[in-house]
Amino acid sequence: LNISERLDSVYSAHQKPQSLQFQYGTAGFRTKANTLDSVVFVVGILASLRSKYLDGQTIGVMITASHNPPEDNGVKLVDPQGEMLEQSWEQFATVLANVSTQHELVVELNRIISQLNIDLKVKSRVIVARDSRDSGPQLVQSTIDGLEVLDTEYQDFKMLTTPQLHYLVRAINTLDSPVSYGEPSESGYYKKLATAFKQLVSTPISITVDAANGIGGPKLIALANHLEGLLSVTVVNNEYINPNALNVNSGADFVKTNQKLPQGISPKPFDLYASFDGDADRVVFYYSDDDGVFHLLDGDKISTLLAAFISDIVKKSGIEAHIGVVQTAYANGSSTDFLKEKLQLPVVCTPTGVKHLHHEAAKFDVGVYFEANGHGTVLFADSFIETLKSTEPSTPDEQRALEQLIQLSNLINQTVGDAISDLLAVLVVLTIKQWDPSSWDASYTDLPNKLAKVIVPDRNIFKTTDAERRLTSPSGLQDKIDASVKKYTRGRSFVRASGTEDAVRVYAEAGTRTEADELSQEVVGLVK
Ligand code: NG1
Ligand code: ZN
Repeated sequence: LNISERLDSVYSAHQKPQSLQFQYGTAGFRTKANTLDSVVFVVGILASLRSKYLDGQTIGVMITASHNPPEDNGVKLVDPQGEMLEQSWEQFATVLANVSTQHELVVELNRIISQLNIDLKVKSRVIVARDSRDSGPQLVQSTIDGLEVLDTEYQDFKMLTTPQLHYLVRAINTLDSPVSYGEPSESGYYKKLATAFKQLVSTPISITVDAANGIGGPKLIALANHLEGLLSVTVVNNEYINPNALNVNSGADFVKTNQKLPQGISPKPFDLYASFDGDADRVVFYYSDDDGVFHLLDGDKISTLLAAFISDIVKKSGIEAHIGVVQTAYANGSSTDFLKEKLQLPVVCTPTGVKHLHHEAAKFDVGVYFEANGHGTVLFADSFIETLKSTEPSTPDEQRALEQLIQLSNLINQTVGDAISDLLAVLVVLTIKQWDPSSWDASYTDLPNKLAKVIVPDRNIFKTTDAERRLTSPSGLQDKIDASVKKYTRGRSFVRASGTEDAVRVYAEAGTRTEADELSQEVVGLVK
């Protein structure tokens, strides 16, 4: 296989524009869709190498820019068990994305191949999917051009939610194995979730979901079709066939950031609503009270709900388990206090980006992780599931608790945060507890907070430590932030460079709304 010759016919069509620089960040590559062609092409080649390196296991490529505007797009790689690409490979992606001649590309590819001792004769396998953006099909085609350079066997699943692609990667790689993850098809995904849901609840449930005009809408409806009579969903903002509407005035990110209702929802007091983001890996919930006041139930609320419920049934099951919760600095301070003090659970804080949370959560028997923005899941360790299955219950209550834990582990996507799966999990818990949204909300009260975005000349000078809670550079800035924070009751604020946008984020929380806004303004002023 002569890579250089292989590239001769295709490279010129996928050459990098000279002026652009790319970086594999928190969520892979993400930028304006019309600048991404060369990037997805080399990602196709890199995915092939990754598959060969891992003895021909299937690798996933997802084309999506999640909650970002319609004109953006992005690409990320999914590893064999459905996790995010191993961190040590991100640098290869960045290097390849920035070469600007065919010769350089060959040199860099050969460097990777010899450094990792990759056998090019191993058959490589990759699956590809995309969200509903209109730039998607062309970018998939360019990815495929990259896959063909190394004769990779591929399957294009067209439009899927991001978590569905993660599911498929794991299902394909565990096919016929004792730890089979499920049927490796889209319908296998629905069957797995629907089967678990039916084992957990029997009373009919209905909910209205804002799908951000993204791919989550039709996929949620497909899921609900497997649960007729049990789950009835009304989807608003379901114009996924109109890519210009994607994430506009709708979706989980809009609701969380603006702390208000999306377009298209006129809430009935104390009814529960949910918003997905554009690729349906995030979900947030909310309700309105009888005064019409909006109440957000974000990732922290989901995390505490699930953690409390699971630790409760673990106790009922009569077995021991090490349960922990993983958060980022964006978690509301009240949620952290609630987890530590009321639930007495260990809480770990990691840098932003689910890959960090995921790895920490995997260290527990049951690891609950959510970003405040609603991206997260619950990981059940294989050894813990084994214990659940092999334990002989001594009472009907114990038996029920064991059964519930097993079904929850099937219901909750083990590969990555999944809006559809998390929605079902929350509905199960609320139904079993017979809670309305205000009972859920009552567990703790969020500290008023504000997330601001500041455009700066160079965001790379903002360097952090302590899971991004403190700045080490620019020098002196952290001291000024500390001095501001001190002035406010229960004040907390931190600054970090975004990994997905060319901006710096400023988070602030404090005892009252006015204080939170003031603190935010002060720190924004310091950063500018
Ligand atoms: P950045 O842009 O690095 O803050 C954002 C989210 C992350 C994560 C990624 C990937 C916030 C504050 N940040 O990252 O949590 O979800 O996008 O989508 O919500
Ligand atoms: Zn997303």
